[in-house]
Amino acid sequence: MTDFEALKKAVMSGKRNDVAAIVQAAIDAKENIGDILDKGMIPAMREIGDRFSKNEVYVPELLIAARAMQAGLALIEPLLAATGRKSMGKIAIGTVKGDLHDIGKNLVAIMLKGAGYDVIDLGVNCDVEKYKGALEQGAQILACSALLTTTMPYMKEIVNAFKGKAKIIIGGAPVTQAYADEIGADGYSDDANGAVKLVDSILKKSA
Ligand code: B1M
Repeated sequence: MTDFEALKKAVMSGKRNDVAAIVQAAIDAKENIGDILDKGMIPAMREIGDRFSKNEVYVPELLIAARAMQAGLALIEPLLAATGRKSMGKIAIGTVKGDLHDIGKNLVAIMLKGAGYDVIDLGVNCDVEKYKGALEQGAQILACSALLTTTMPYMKEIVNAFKGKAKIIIGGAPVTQAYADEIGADGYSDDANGAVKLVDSILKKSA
């Protein structure tokens, strides 16, 4: 039985070896992958974010927590990755220009891969040119993540550049359905599972 509270604490205190050990033990014990994320790792990042807002922790603590989170995600990703399955479609995902937050984007990418999609991960700080390259590689959907209110507006530039050439979907903590409607994006999701469902429904409609 996995101690999710211990996992949460290990992520929050940036103990990446402990995170890796707990996640590996959970995997070995055939724990549900969604539970590892939803009961341990994601709440940890939420809580440290709240503490950051209250000036109880600072950027270095956020950074080491993020690294610890990535250590756990690296173990989960291969399990979710589709092996030998027929691709369901090609999706490009990136964090938009000016924004370096990639944990949520990575989670969405992992879930999409797990659902059988080919994912082109464009990384962080993605401008229109990077998305253009993905389009040339056959991406049917361009997914954009933003965590800062200051970088969110760049999503509109991506919509303007690619409307009619690919479907554009958006997400990230400050993003809302209303914002997606306002900038003319083709879809919005507030979490990684929702992003998979959104992609499923968009590609089903255009099939
Ligand atoms: Co920063 N940061 N950060 N940060 N950081 C936030 C976002 C902030 C809300 C913290 C706060 O003040 N409470 C705040 C933004 C305020 C605002 O814009 N209004 C903030 C700030 C201010 C900053 C800096 C400016 C701080 C500074 O330097 N003074 C700086 C900016 C750097 C830059 O990007 N240019 C900065 C830096 C950093 C770190 C580098 C230290 C680190 C990032 C490390 C990394 O990502 N590799 C960091 C972190 C860790 C956070 C918080 C604490 C956690 C973000 C996170 O990983 N959440 C965050 C506070 C918070 O969100 N509570 C904060 C966990 C992740 C699983 O959730 O990313 O929301 P999220 O993803 C979810 C959904 O949103 C959705 O699915 C995911 C899974 O369910 N989703 C999508 C995400 N993308 C999607 C795309 C889709 C669909 C769904 O496509 C269709």
